[in-house]
Amino acid sequence: MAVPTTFIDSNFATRTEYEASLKLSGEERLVAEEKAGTAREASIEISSGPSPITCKAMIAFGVDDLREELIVVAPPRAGEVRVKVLCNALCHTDIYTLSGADPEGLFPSVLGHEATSIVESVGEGVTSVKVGDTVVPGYTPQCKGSDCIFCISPKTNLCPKIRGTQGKGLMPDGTSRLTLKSDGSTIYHFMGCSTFAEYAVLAEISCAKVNPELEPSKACLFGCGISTGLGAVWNTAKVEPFTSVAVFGLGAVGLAVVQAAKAVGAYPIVGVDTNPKKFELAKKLGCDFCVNPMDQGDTPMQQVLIAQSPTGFGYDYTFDCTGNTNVMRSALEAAHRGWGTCVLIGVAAAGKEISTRPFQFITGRKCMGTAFGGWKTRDAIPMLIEKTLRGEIKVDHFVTHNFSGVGGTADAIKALHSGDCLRAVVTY
Ligand code: NAD
Ligand code: DAO
Ligand code: ZN
Repeated sequence: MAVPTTFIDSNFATRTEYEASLKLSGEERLVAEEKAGTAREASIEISSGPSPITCKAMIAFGVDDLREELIVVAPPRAGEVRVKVLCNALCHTDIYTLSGADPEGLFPSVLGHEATSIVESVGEGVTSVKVGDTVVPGYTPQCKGSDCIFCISPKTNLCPKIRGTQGKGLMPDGTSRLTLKSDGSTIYHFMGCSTFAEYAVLAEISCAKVNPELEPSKACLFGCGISTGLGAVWNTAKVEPFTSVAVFGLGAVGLAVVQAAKAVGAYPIVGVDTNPKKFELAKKLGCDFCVNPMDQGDTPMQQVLIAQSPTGFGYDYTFDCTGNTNVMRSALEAAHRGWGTCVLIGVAAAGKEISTRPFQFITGRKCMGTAFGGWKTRDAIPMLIEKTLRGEIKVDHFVTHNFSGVGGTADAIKALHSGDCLRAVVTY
């Protein structure tokens, strides 16, 4: 059987067979792979490894300049994995980088980091995933090395193995796998993911292999916002039953915080948001009541919350899920006198600083931050997806908008700005 020059896959002999398989459930896909076996044997003699793939991508050429173009995605090198991206959910960090506010943001680049994908080919030495596996890319890698003091420590998920190159928009060997089809110019990677494209190249240590049974449009949520909110409560703060919780910002991250706090039996849980349209769902998911800072006149939110708290001394745990540094101050100062913990989740705009009086710490408040909810990517994402499949984590309500085709990313961005959107998922 003839094999197309741009597509050689070890499970399927033709692109058509492979693409048809992407629409199947995990079990159906295995049967299809089995059927394709004969053709595979026939193709092996003439394949010489993966070829470059030309595909559609949204390129961020500069500030707020996002355009659909064809790119060439080079084959994966040693320790790398090339994936076909099935869908991508928009996250504010992509928009923040596109807006130019991210001092580390690089142009031209392929943004996107909340995705579900299928392994298309693997580079030399890759053992933890194989062609056909479903993978959620992680922006925080987990090298699992016995010499990695971060990976062996239960205290953190911040593996620094590829931090240097990832921050420069490059793969671990210091080069890019992405070029613009029209002129061959180099395009930067983003957060080690770059999933605003039909294909992406990831470091093996950034690949969380997950159960393919969860719909791709739900699985992708675990690549960033939802995992972060859950982990902020369960890993970072370690909220206990019957403790009081205040959540500032009821977007996808804040609502995941509310769900996680409810699940551990926190009480009461107060939600704070300037957009009252967020309150109905927040109450359904676990908020006992909600407060709009716009309705409080000149009284600072921390004062309002402290006055309404069960003890009159503030909340045991507070979470900032807005990225606004004034809100971060309110969250810290609304934490309980003597023992309250404030967790900062929101990413502040470039150059912003937080301020408070040191007295707040002297009188027993603590302030922490969390990246990806403290989860170790390759261990945790598969586990969270299993919990979702068992019905222990509900995520359906997060997908408020759906679009199709890579070009649908532009509509997803508009939706994200509408105020009604939790997550807009673009299926490629
Ligand atoms: P979002 O924009 O959907 O939600 C933010 C919410 O905050 C909105 O409902 C908005 O109305 C509300 N808000 C804005 N200003 C407010 C104010 N002054 N007081 C009260 N509420 C206010 O965003 P999201 O996707 O939920 O993400 C939340 C934040 O978390 C972002 O800053 C994002 O970059 C960050 N984030 C951090 C991590 C991490 O690992 N630390 C991971 C993912 C997202
Ligand atoms: O390892 O030093 C490092 C950098 C870790 C980056 C963590 C980023 C956390 C915030 C991400 C925002 C949402 C995608
Ligand atoms: Zn590591």
